[in-house]
Amino acid sequence: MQIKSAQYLISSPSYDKCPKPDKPEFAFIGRSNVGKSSLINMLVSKQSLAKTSSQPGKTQLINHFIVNNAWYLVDLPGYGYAKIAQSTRRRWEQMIENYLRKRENLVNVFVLLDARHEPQKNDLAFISQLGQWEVPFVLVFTKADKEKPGAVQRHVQQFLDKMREEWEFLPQVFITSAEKKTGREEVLQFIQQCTENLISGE
Ligand SMILES: Nc1nc2c(ncn2[C@@H]2O[C@H](COP(=O)(O)OP(=O)(O)O)[C@@H](O)[C@H]2O)c(=O)[nH]1
Ligand SMILES: [Mg+2]
Repeated sequence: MQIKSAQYLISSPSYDKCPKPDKPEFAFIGRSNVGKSSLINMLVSKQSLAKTSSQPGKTQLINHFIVNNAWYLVDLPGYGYAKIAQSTRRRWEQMIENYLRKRENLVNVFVLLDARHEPQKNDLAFISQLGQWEVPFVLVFTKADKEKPGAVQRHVQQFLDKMREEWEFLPQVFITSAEKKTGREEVLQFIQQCTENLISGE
């Protein structure tokens, strides 16, 4: 798919302040620092569209970008940042739950996982929640350039093995590197397929 245009639109404190739900929407979520903003920039080939920062836990807003005037990409605040206050964490949980369950144009959630790590409890717990809420999602392993391919494959398998304990069907998996642009075509192809299915009413 060709990216003809990509712009930052707005940052919202809650789902009901988000742009009118008139276009298909794809959200990116994962632990702070997993590479959400970098992945969005890589997908649309704009270096600084979504802010990337090595300071985790800073953004607490729902950030909307519009691509090709046709669909929204959403950079969600990260989870699993240990140093935030309990009250901030609860506010985050409520905001995210509302957004994920009530945003009517949300087509798919990309759950980002660091390809360098073995399965992490809070990632698995978050995915269980998505399942309970019946939110469609796929897995995106990030920073593949920082790890040997064999180790990346092992971490993917370990994660899917963990999921198999609870899930009958396993989600689609993408392996990416924002640095090397790995997985870009595959993810864009998936987004395109999702929007075409919507049009044909599947
Ligand atoms: N080597 C490498 N570094 C990455 C990649 N993706 C993100 N990073 C780095 O990881 C840090 C966090 O990335 P960011 O996109 O801000 O993560 P976010 O908090 O999930 O939005 C930054 O220093 C990025 O440069 C990648 O694919 N490869
Ligand atoms: Mg970010």
